Amino acid sequence: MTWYILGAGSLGCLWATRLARAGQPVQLLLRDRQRLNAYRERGGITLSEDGRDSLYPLVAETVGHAGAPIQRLLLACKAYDAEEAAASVAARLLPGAEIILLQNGLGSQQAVAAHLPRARCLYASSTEGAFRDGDFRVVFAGRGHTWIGDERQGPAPAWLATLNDAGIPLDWSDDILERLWRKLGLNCAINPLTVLYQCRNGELAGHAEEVAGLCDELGQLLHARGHTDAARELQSEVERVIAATAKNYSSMYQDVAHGRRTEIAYLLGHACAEGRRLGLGLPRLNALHERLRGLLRQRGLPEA
Ligand code: NAD
Ligand code: KPL
Repeated sequence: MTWYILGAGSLGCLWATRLARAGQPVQLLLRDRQRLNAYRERGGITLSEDGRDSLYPLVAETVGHAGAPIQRLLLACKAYDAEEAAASVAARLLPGAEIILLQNGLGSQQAVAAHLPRARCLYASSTEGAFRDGDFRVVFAGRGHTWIGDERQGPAPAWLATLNDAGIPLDWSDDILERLWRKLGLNCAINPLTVLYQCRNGELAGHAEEVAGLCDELGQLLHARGHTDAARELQSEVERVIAATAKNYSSMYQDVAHGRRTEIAYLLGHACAEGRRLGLGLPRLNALHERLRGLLRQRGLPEA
């Protein structure tokens, strides 16, 4: 069964190369002919791992190409691109096709699933780290773990073991929404403040009261969503991550520093919208959202 990869960026390439070297058939779906030509000029994807570069000449085609029907797809683009990317491949999906949605935050997964009612959309949450240091070049920057689950329940797919065998450490989650909400809570308590204070994660220890206030409101939100354990544990988890990643710049900090669009709409934006829907006040989160949007506006970056 071929693994189709839509979104040949950091995580998409990290998955594609590991699957290919484990002998799994992999096919990249690129946006258009220009991207396909650029890919062919490079001769494949280069994975840089533990200081060593390896070239993987994977098969690639454009997403609009009338190719074989697709049963298994990894959608590895940013949350704000997910709906459009999924739509571009919808006509090729077999009924019952399985799609792994690798987006951070929440909201994009449900939007994609609503557009593809005949597919099985599985959501993923990953702590692996990768970045691009050139076109079709990816650096494996941080070992981590990935959880996959189905919001609509159903059994774990048999091919999960294949991913572990390919060196993609992964487990099935019976409550993937809880995992995604935990990660969203963490990202909302840390990432926006690192952008506003222009600091590394560790420097947030000097803004402990503000972090605690955000954790309190995020805890209310998690509790109202029924994730009581996550709500109770959030603040200590945030403090643990701030200490453990003290020297790092958050992903949102890095996006803003490089003039890239952020996934704010699927993180803080989603938290605030969900708070409104549930009738919660959440003044600190809403104020933080406004401050962050103001900063993005000043930098000429999208506010959502
Ligand atoms: P990325 O920007 O490196 O890669 C996304 C790729 O998708 C790009 O190559 C882009 O051109 C492509 N793309 C977008 N729309 C497309 C379309 N319509 N057709 C074809 N290709 C399209 O992003 P990433 O860092 O791999 O992140 C993907 C998701 O994973 C994000 O939600 C991110 O937050 C999450 N994530 C990333 C990491 C990481 O370390 N990179 C870790 C955890 C979670
Ligand atoms: O996930 C993160 C990110 O940078 O996006 C951390 C900093 C670990 C938590 O917000």
